[in-house]
Amino acid sequence: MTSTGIPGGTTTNARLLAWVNDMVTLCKPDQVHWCDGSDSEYDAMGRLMIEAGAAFKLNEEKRPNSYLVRSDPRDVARVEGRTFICSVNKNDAGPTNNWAEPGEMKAKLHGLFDGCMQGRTMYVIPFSMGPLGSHIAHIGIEITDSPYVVANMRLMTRMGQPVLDVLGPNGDFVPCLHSVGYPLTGGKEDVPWPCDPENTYIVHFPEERSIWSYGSGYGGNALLGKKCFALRIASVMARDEGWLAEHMLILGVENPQGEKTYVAAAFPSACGKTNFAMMVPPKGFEDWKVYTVGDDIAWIKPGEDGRLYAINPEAGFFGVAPGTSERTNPNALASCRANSIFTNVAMTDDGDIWWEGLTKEPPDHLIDWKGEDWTPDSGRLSSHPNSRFTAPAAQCPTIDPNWEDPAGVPIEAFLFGGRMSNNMPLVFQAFNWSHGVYSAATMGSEATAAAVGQAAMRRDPMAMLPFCGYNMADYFTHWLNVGRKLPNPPRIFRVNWFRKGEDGKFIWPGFGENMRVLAWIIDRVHGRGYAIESPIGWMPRYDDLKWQGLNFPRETFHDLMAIERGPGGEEAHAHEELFDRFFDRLPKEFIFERELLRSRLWRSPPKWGLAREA
Ligand code: O2Y
Ligand code: MN
Repeated sequence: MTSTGIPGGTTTNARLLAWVNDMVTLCKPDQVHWCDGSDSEYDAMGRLMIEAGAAFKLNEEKRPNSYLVRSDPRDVARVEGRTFICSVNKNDAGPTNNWAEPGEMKAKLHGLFDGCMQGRTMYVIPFSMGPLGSHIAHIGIEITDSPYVVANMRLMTRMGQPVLDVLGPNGDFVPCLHSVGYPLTGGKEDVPWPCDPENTYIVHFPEERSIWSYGSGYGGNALLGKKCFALRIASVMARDEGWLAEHMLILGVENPQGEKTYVAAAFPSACGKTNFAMMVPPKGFEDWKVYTVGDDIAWIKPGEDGRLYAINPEAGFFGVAPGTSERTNPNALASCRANSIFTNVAMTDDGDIWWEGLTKEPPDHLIDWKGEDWTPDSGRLSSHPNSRFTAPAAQCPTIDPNWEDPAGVPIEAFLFGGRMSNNMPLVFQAFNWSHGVYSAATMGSEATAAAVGQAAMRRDPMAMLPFCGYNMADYFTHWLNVGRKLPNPPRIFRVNWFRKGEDGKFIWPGFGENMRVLAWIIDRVHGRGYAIESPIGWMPRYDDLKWQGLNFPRETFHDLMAIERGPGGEEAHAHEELFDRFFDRLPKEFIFERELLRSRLWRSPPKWGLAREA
């Protein structure tokens, strides 16, 4: 067996060397390569993927230094059904996570990983989640046999020798073991995208803070710094150490007076987080600026001044491609103009990329995400709905000047948004921290339940349902405790861009127009925005929002903000369904909050509306 890259000897971290040694013995690779994070290493990964038939170098003039990669069609997204939290006690994983007894799962994984890297190279990736050396950042080491993972980790994290330098001889790290699960034994030929969908396991051991991922090479299943470490394992670390690891974007808003305010916002997957994080202020807001700190994950720790400070633990974006356009998100497009990896999108005849929604008119001919000829009348999508671009965050035109500040940025407000077509107003402010935590915990999105032909509600507390590494009831308690310890905690808001009118169309235009809501939120946190009390929280009246540049009728705004007592009460009642699953672990505050909500609704008019207040 040979060893390349940074010689393992540049780290004297005994725990790291011992772990890598053990994993070499288990996985039996032909070679070991310690990743240095260099350009030449990134190029080598590109060449390997091209040789394997998985990747294509894109047109150097149109998309410099970029690749298109096609995965196996069976390996295209995170697999929640195969994702496990193996805590010692089942109750510590809670009712919303898959659980298996850790000893049994370890035995199963040892069986799968035994010899799984034969015929392959084992890559050792030292990576930092967060700016190197930041007191909010943490280090992980991913072992993988996938060049695609190495190349993506280079874009998504800070990776290589500087991480080993920060780690030092005694530093702590999260071990992240990954294999595509396709050993080249007995003369077996390699395939462009090796994987083992029948035996995929994404497993977290919260007590020992380790991750084992087998059988998938895609996205969140394989880039273990992202959902596995930065959310599932980090949420456990955060609970134990008094901070927050959240599925949140972070942005800064500068008003015309030059005052900068940072907010963090949680939306369920595929609800436009990247668009919101890179928002272009609308007509009438030319003097306002929005700066992006992160588009997916926030690590938030209390500072000595009693405020909360956040970093984006990632260094890149792994954004959904379809629907991203000059109209919806020009900053995302600019971010992936070069030095990017595109996975499962279509290729144009001149060697560039295309996906549904990128341009109004599709090209006459494409090679689709499966490598087949495609024309507009093929009757199928050219790109997979979960196709992605991986782009360096530093290339985002709106990237915040402080995005790599090791101290983090101070958070003044938390926003929580679901996707609700009925009865959830555009925005409201929680009465206080505990009411805000309750509102965030009961958020959800409507998913069409094909079986019954009705809109069904999928609760997604804090947008963390697939990402919390422990019992969500304890997670709610942790949120309550964090706020309790702060002298002046950030204000909490619920937003909903997706309310529909009787005609079935969205009432609110969304995208850049969301700036109007953000501007009100910022005014509120600085104590200068007006609001009136509604049964569910503090709400802006029509005249409390800035309307310059948009002709939005007052009556339509009232429709957008109305709360009907009947459905509101049913919604409050339905919270019980979520709560019942947690039995006695549910914080008692939530029972009181629900009863307060029900009694406020009970005493409100059948259709509570702002028109009455005008
Ligand atoms: O399907 C995947 O593996 C990616 S999922 C993802 C990627 C970037 C940001 N967020 C998500 C998510 O599911 O929330
Ligand atoms: Mn996400």
